[in-house]
Amino acid sequence: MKNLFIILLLCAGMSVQAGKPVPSDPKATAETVKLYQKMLKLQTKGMMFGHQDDLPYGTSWYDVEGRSDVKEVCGDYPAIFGWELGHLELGHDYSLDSVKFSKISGWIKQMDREGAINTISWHFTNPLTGGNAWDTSSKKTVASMLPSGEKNKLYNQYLDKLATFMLGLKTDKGTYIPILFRPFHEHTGSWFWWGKDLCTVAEYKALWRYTVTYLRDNKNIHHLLYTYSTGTVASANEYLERYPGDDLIDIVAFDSYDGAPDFTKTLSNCCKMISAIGAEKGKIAAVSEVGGHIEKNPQWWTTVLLETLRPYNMSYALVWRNAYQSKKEIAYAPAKGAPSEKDFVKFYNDPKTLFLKDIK
Ligand code: BMA
Repeated sequence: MKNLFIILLLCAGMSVQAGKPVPSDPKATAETVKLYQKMLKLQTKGMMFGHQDDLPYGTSWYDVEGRSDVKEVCGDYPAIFGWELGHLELGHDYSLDSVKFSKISGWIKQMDREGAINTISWHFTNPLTGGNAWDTSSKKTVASMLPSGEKNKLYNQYLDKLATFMLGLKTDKGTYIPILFRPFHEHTGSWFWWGKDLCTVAEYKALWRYTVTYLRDNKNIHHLLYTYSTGTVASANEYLERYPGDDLIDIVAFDSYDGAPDFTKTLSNCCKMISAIGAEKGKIAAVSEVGGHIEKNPQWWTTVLLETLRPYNMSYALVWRNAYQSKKEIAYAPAKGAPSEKDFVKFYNDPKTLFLKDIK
């Protein structure tokens, strides 16, 4: 009976070892396998809270040892820490969000020691035009990066820099720190050069396969859990149209920001679809980016985010950054003295939400 169950799981595209689901990388390190299984288990118990660039800055402070807007409001750190590697490919010392890469490595190591989980996004330079991630002036970028494309060599150089960074993420014991890696995100929209209208389905999938194969097989990197992260979608077909394959992906996720009046409906639909896809594939499901009008609607944390996500088994929901000195962008996480502070404490105290102390 057990064997039959395992065969069924394998047929569903799920990798299994000793009766337990394992990451897509057959050579995933022991710590990576452990994290994968821990996250799958945890997502049935609660939803982790994540924050992008939680430690480097808040809207009015920059690089203050131990400081975190989230901790100042609720007394605990997020369970998931989001980091951004844009400009690493150019050999710069600082990310496009003005965070020093050496500090990012340090924070990843520190928070891993504390028991937190780290996820990395990469808004990287358009290899064909030299413009930024939002440069959608050419529909040939993705094709140019693939083998036989004119920018394949340059892309390999970008990946070499990424690999050096990833291979530098080690614990004091010398083991690699598992990372949720989330490239080519929000590709169901067309605001990044890897977006829907900028490359074909086949090119997008080929880019994923090329990238994972390069990192995994050429660079011997086996501590990454790969996250497929769309924008808001209307159907499972739309979600899966550019899905590169069960042998490449570990986490099925989506990004969605509060904007349209029917946001809760949209968010709920996406969670329903994507948690079902995750369950069917035996993969982790997550809300890889979310954010709302917490200034205008200070009860957003509980009335919108929590109540909409409560029925679903999503592993985590990560809110975007509290950009330093930014007037145009809204701060996506709470901060001491901000209108949504009290509601965030309620959100924190709800048994559904998991913060650092809950996952240690
Ligand atoms: C976007 C914005 C940008 C930032 C980018 C990468 O959503 O926050 O300001 O540079 O993410 O982190």
